[in-house]
Amino acid sequence: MYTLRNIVLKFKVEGEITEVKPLGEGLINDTFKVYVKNDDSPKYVLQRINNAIFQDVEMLQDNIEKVTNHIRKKLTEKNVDDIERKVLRFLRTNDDKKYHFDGEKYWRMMVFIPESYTYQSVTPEYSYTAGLSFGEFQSMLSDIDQELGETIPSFHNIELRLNQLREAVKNDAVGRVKEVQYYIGEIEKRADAMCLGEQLHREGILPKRICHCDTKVNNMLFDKEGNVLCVIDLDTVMPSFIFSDYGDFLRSAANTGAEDDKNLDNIDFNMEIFEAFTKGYLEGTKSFLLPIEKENLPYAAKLFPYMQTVRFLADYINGDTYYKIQYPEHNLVRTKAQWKLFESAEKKEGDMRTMVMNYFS
Ligand code: GN1
Ligand code: MG
Repeated sequence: MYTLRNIVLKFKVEGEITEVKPLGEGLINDTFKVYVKNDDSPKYVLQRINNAIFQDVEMLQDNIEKVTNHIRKKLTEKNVDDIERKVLRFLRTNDDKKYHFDGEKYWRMMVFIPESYTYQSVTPEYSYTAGLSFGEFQSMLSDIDQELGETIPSFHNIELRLNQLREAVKNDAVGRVKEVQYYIGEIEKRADAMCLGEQLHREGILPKRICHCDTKVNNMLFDKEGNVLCVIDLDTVMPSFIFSDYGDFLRSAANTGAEDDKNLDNIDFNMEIFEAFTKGYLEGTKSFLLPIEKENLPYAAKLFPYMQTVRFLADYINGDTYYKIQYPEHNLVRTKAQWKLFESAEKKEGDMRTMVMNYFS
């Protein structure tokens, strides 16, 4: 039997470990904060990697190391101060490995960034700084010369996600299809239009770039002034359309309700957040963003609630094999909430287009 403390001691830590406590609300990995003697703030973060989902842990940690090294180099070149708060630093194990395998589970450790805050929702002001930071994050990674692997192959490929849903429906493993027919029908009605990104890519006009691919609000650390310090949860950093980072932030930030809100009246797509984030994002990406990418930002704002509905629904139909759930119909509640958000974004698409065009230089 391992104890969390023993796992921590496999890494090159400094100080006497006093406590290891759960941290955060991720749906995939298990995360803990690690305290050392004479320090009120945690010193490290320990994570158990969900290797059912991230099957190639070597590639995973390799990607993360390449990305954090590249960003650290860029920040150093730009003479940015306080770099240790602006990019994650991972610890090596005592035998100099990037992760520890205990015979069953995979673990990694990083340094905790003090006086940093995470939020489940943000104001327009914070959204503007988030847009700028994500734009800059993509911008910094736009010239990385090392290849990154796809830690989850075709992660944000909506064609694949739709096929996974269709497969789930065909198998109907736990008999849940009959109660979700409405959602399946609504999803299918829009399926062709929602695959636009993949089509543009096949036509050779939409590139893939290195993206974070999980930019929901609670995956970023803010300082007390509301500036983004850095993005965390780097597992899914990989080549994708820029839509991934733009769309997934809005999916969580512009939602006036919770991702799993049972009261659908709480859910709406907030245009003030949209406007502020878009403004920041376009500023942060002006050095590289192509017209085809800009023009389709409103599509991205719809795509992510759509894709997340597809993913939650497929998991519900499969009998909850992917996302952590707190109660049996949790994935159904999430499906309904994401769909409401999608419908709201769909109604506002025209307004979004007008706004994006106004920010064209
Ligand atoms: C997962 O790890 P976490 O909770 O930040 C998921 C995202 C989903 C999100 C929905 C690897 O993110 O893609 O958008 O849940 N990550 C993975 O909340 O599937
Ligand atoms: Mg997370």
